[in-house]
Amino acid sequence: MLYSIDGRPAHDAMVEDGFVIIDNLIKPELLGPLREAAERTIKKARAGEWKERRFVGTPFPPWDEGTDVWGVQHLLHPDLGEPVFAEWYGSEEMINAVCELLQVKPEELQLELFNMLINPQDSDFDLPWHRDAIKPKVPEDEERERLNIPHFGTQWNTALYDESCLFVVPASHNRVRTAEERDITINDPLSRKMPGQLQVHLKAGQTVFYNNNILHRAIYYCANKRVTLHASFGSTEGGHHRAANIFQHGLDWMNEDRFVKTLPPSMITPYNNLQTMSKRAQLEKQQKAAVTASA
Ligand SMILES: O=C(O)CCC(=O)C(=O)O
Ligand SMILES: [Fe+2]
Repeated sequence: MLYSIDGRPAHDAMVEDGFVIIDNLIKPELLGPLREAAERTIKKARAGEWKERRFVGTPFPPWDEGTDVWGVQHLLHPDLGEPVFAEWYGSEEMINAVCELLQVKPEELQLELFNMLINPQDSDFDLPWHRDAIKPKVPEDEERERLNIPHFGTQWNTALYDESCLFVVPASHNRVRTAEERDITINDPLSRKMPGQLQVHLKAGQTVFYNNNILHRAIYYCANKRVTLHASFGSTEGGHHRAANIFQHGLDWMNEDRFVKTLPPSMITPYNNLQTMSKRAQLEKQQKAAVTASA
C-alpha cells in the first residue's frame, strides 16, 4: 500500500484532504539524470531556444507575453530530446502510485501533461489563489455542480530540490468556497492570509499529489532554486471531463509518430487512451456546436 510521509494510507489522505505528500517516487539512480536533463532544459527555456514557456506576469495559459520564465512546458516533446523524463513519468514507481490513488489499473490510465516549475531569474512571482478548472466568479450553484463531477485524474509536483512554493487550503477540493474564500479569490487573489492555508514543504525527491480543484496558490522567489516536475494522469472512466483543462496546453505535437516512438512500453496504452478521449471530446464539441446552431 502507498503511504503519505505522515504514515496515512495515501488514498485516504487524498480523499479527505485533497492532497498528499509521498516519498521515494524517483529511483535513486534517476535523480541525477533528471536533474541534469532539467538543467539543460531550463537553460534552453531561459535562452529562448525552447519556446514553450510560462512567463512571469501571466498566471494562466496562453503564456505568450513576458521574458522571465517560471515554467517550462512539454517535457515529453521529442524536440527536447530528453528521454529520461518519459522514463520517469512511465516508471513503475509513478504508475503504481497513480493507479493506487485513482484506484484504476495501469491500462486505464490516460497520458496527460508533463511540465516543469522553476524559479524565475529577475523577479519574484505570485501565482494567485485558484482552482485549476473553475473560474473564481462562477456562481455558487455552478461551483457546486462542477465540484460534484468526480475528478478522474490526479496531478503532482515532484521536487528535484527542496522547495516550499505551493500553498493549499486542505479539504477545500470538494466544497464550495466560504464567503471569505470567495472574496479573496475574486478581489484579493494574492492574499497571503487565506484562512486555513498550509505551506507545502517538499524535500528533494518528494511528491505532492493534489486534486486540482483544491484552493491553491504558489509563491516563486527568484533567489530560491525551484526545479519541480509538474505532471498529471487521468483515468479512462471520465477522462473526457478533463479535455478542456488538458488541451488548453496545446498537445497537437503528441499526434506525431516521432513522439509515439519515444514512449516507453508502459506509456503506450495510456497514450492510446488519450487519443481515444481526444476524438470523443472533439465529437462532443462538434455535436454541441450543431445543436447550438440549429437551436
Ligand atoms: O507552482 C505550483 O506549485 C502550482 C502551479 C499551479 O497551480 C498551476 O500551474 O496551476
Ligand atoms: Fe493550479
